[in-house]
Amino acid sequence: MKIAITGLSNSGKTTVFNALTGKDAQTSIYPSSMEEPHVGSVRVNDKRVETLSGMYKPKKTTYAAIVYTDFQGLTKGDAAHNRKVFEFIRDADAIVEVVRAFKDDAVVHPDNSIDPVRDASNLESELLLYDLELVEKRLGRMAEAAKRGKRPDEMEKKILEKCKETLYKEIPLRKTLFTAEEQKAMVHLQFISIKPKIIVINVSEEAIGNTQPLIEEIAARLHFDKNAVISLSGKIEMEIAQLPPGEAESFLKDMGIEQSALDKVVNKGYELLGLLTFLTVGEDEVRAWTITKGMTALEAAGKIHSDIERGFIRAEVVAYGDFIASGTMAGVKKSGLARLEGKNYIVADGDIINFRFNV
Ligand SMILES: Nc1nc2c(ncn2[C@@H]2O[C@H](COP(=O)(O)OP(=O)(O)OP(=O)(O)O)[C@@H](O)[C@H]2O)c(=O)[nH]1
Ligand SMILES: [Mg+2]
Repeated sequence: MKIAITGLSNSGKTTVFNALTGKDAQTSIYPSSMEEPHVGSVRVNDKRVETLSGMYKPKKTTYAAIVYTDFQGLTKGDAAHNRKVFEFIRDADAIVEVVRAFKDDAVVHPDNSIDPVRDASNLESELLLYDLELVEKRLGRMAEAAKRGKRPDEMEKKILEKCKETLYKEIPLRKTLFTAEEQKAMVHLQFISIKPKIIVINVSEEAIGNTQPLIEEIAARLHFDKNAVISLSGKIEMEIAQLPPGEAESFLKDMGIEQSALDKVVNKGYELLGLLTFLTVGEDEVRAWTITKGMTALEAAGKIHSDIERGFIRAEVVAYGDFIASGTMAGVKKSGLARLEGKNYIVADGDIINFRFNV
């Protein structure tokens, strides 16, 4: 999963990036002008993988991973600059949008005052404008081609018209219902406002315990899913990310932080993207795989290798809970809790799967 971090300049994007990745990218009070985004890959903590690895003692243990990117800030009203920023994040699966609520006179705000509701609203507008520009450019090109006698792709035209209408109403595409067929036909369009978005309010450390009113306000004013708004202190979380794991936990507790930024963002990301994890086990490797809810055993097989998908025979499936209750694979099989599933089986979170295949 790829998550792009965006936000206005000086909102704390790089600070949050460091908090999420444990990296040490330079943060500063001056707007950055990096030409290449920061990129950091982080494993997704998963107790199940840890437990299975302890039991199998495999040569290799592989966790699911999330790749975070951090780039220049967006600028209100500067479509050309924002286009450049958006080009970099077109392939992201989700967006984490950092909104500044922390006060610090040394850190200049591009609009000269701290107003997270205003900023969140401006950022959403920039996303909408970018998509609208994209739609109009495409429709314009289609009309040109039609004049030269080229028949337009009716499906795409219909989708573009639908998007245009939505965007004109200032509704982001992520809130629009598209049929499965439409979704498939629009993947290549690479809209930005269609991506699941998590708003991260970067608050002052004194405010950590009391952010619910601000979360509610932003969600209400922007008609945004309250569940996709989280708050944290970038500065503190960045410090925590540099600590050894044991110390980090007690520090979090002392600060009254229930869940680290890392876990919050990952959990929200999985939830919003509708992701789940299935597992493969063996003496060579214990591994977590990330797929989308609703995927079949055949599609899950394809995630591992196209050969396994092509030569798919059956999936041997054991629920993680059943496996742990039995203690061994032989035990699960004896108690009849191992299932043989066909290619249309819908994979469940925590399924331990052994694919039988033949190529
Ligand atoms: N007090 C306080 N300062 C913060 C916090 N988060 C970031 N800062 C400071 O704000 C300044 C900007 O932070 P960055 O993380 O560099 O911001 P950015 O959004 O990456 O900025 P650009 O890349 O220039 O757009 C730095 O001096 C940070 O130390 C916070 O939670 N509290
Ligand atoms: Mg930065």
